[in-house]
Amino acid sequence: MTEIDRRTLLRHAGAGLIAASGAALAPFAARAGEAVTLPFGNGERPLVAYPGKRPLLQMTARPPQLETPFAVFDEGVITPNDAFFVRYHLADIPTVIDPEAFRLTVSGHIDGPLNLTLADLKAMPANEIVAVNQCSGNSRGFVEPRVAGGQLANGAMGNARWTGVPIKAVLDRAGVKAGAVQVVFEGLDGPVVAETPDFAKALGIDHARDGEVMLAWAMNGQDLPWLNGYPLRLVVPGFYGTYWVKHLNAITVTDKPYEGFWMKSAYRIPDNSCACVEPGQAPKATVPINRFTIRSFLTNLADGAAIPAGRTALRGIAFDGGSGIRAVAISSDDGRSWSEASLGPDLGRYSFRPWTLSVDLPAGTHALRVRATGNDGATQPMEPRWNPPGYMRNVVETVRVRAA
Ligand SMILES: Nc1nc2c(c(=O)[nH]1)N[C@H]1C(S)=C(S)[C@@H](COP(=O)(O)O)O[C@H]1N2
Ligand SMILES: [Mo]
Repeated sequence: MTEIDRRTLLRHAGAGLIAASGAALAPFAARAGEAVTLPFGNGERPLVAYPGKRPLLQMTARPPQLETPFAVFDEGVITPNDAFFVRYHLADIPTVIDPEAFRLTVSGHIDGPLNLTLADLKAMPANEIVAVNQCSGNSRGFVEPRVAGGQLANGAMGNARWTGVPIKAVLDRAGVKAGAVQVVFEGLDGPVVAETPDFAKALGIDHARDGEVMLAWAMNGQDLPWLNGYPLRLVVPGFYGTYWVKHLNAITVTDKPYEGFWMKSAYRIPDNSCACVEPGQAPKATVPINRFTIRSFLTNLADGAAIPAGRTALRGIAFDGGSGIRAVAISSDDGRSWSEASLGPDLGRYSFRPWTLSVDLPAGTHALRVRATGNDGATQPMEPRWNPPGYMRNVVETVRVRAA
């Protein structure tokens, strides 16, 4: 029997500041019990160490919603399991899971229902993919005019190596019948009150069967951390985290579009090419959120940093929805001129791509802007786009530093 310390979770739900026993102190000096102030209104966040996690920025306690301190993204291109962000919608998260008794059920528009153990899944040919998981509302706290929803800075994203089996293999084993249109995914968590709709997400049948969408049991070579979906989660490379269903235990193939709350009403974006509207306006039509927009970040200098004047090494990361990063460029003159950075090792088109560039920064203040271009030609806007839920932010980021 595997168990997360329920008392620890409940303690966090209350006072919120007590560290899990034995939690390691992180190298960047984020310590449980301390607090961080994010650079927007109501940005005070306690640093809390949940089981299996180093101290992370706690946005809510019930359910746990934890953001990765941004400095972690400068430690390496893979986000460590104990620093990976946590997002839940419903407060009744599982606290005891018996991996022997765990079953994944596959039902619906198939030849016959399947019940698979973890051992059954692990006996199938495994696949590995490095992919970014990013919450639709990552960076929402920076949106102006401000919007309702979790006020996140840039830490609701992470990049990991996922191991599992393609959904295609599981569906082939189940025998999908002609006329199937979608696949619905549900996990072990549930609402506390019956009126709250259970969390379920759907993908088109062809997308689910693309050979990449997978059921993962391992993250960076280890069992999934509890709060990231132990023992099994969906990985949908290039798609926003909302589809990455955790503690996944039920797959249903449907012959008509699934109309549950989390597809039909929530997680929708304006149905136009920018997924945006004039600030304050409501979109005329919406579609379910889907692929990431392209983003890039400077990771080794924080906004407001004081640095020595002269040659300065810059580094950071970039990613997109799966075309892969073609180029990253830096401007220190408000976008009039751009210098191309060198791209680092390519771990695959869904991964963070590291970049580096040395620039000369004479004494004075500098606004450093970073902009990525994808293999599909997409790039980042200089001005932020706006939509009512504050999704898909991908404005060119600006970091202001003072050289002396
Ligand atoms: N079972 C379950 N899976 C879920 C959710 C949830 O509330 N319940 N939230 C989704 C959302 S919106 C995001 S952003 C990702 C976050 O994944 P993480 O918590 O592993 O970082 O999980 C997704 N999977
Ligand atoms: Mo999310």
